[in-house]
Amino acid sequence: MTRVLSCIQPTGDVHLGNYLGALRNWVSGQHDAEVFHGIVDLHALTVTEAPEVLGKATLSLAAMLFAVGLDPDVATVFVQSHVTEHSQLGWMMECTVSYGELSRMTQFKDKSAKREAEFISAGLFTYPALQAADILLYDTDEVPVGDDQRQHIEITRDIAIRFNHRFGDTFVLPKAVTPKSGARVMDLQDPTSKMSKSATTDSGLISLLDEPAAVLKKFKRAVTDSDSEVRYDRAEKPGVSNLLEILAACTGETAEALATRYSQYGPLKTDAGEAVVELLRPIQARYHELMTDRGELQSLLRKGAGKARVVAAATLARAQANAGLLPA
Ligand code: ATP
Ligand code: LTN
Repeated sequence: MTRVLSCIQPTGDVHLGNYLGALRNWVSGQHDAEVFHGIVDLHALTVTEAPEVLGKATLSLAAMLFAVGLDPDVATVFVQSHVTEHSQLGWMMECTVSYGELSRMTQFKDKSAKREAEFISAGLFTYPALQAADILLYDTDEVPVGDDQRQHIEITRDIAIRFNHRFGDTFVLPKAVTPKSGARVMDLQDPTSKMSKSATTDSGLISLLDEPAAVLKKFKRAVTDSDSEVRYDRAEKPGVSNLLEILAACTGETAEALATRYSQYGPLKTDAGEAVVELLRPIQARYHELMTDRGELQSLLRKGAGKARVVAAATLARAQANAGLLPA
C-alpha cells in the first residue's frame, strides 16, 4: 500500500485555506493509503521561543486534525518531538547535506530576510535536514505538498540518493504530489495573496475557530471590485472569483455554474459566508468537545506516536547500521 506522509507546523490558527487546500484532502485520502500526519513542533521551534505557546498550539492543532475528520484508528497522527527518531535521523541528514545546498533554499532566504532584525536560529538554516528525516523515516512514497514545498522534497531526494550511494540501499525515494482537488483560498481583503497564517491582519483570514458572526462579517467586508458583474475570472476579478471558489468548495458545484446564479455581490457574499458557517459548525462542535478532555487527546497522541515509532525506529536502526555506527 502506498505510504503517504504530510506534516503541519503548530504555528497560528488553522484557517480556511489550510482546510480546503490540505486538511480536507488528508481526510478524504485516509482510506486509500497508509497515512502518517505529523504535528511538527520541532520545526516550529525554529521560530518560536515562548514556552507557553508551543505545547498549547500542538494540542489545539491535534484536536483540530481529529475534529476535521482524521480517524485515529485509521490515520497515524503524532507529535514530532514524541518520536525521538526524528531528531536522531535529523542529525545524520545534516551530515549528508551540504552547506551550499542548504544556502540555496528559497524558504530559508525568505524567512531569514523577513527576520532581519530578529534572532535567526541555525535550526532555520538546517530545517530541510529535519524535514528530510521526517519523510525518510517512514519509507514514504508520496508527500502531498503545495508548490512552496517542492524544493524541500527535491533536497530530501538528493539527500536520500547520496546516503544510499555512500552506505548502500537505505531509504525509499519519496515524491511530491499536488492534490488534484486542492482549492487555493485567497485573503478576503487582498485576493491576490493566498490566505496565510502569517498575514499581517486577520480581517481577510477565516480561522476554523471563528464565531459565525465574525465569519459573516468578514465575508460581508470582503474586497470585490468597482463594477458589479458576477463572473468567474481569477485574473480580472480575483475577489469575486475567490468568493465563488470558496462557495464552490463548500457546495461541490463549480465556480462557473455558481456565477450564473448571481447578479449582485451582496447575495454572493452572504451565501459564501453562510456556507462557510455551516461547513465549520460541526468541526467547531467536535473541536470544542475534544478540547474538554485533554487527557483523551493526549492518549490519542501517545497512541499515534507509538504507531509512528515502530516504523521510525526500524528505519533509524537501518540507517545507523549502514553508516557504521557501533551498536549500543
Ligand atoms: P504560513 O503562512 O506560516 O506559511 P500557511 O498558512 O501557509 O502558513 P502551512 O502550515 O505552510 O500554512 O501549510 C499547511 C498546509 O496548508 C499546506 O499543505 C499548504 O499547501 C496548505 N495551504 C496553506 N495556505 C493555503 C491556502 N491559502 N489555500 C490552499 N491551501 C493552503
Ligand atoms: N516545511 C513544511 C512542514 C513540514 C513538512 C514535513 C511537510 C515539516 N516536515 C514533512 C511535509 C513533510 C511547511 O512549512 N509546510
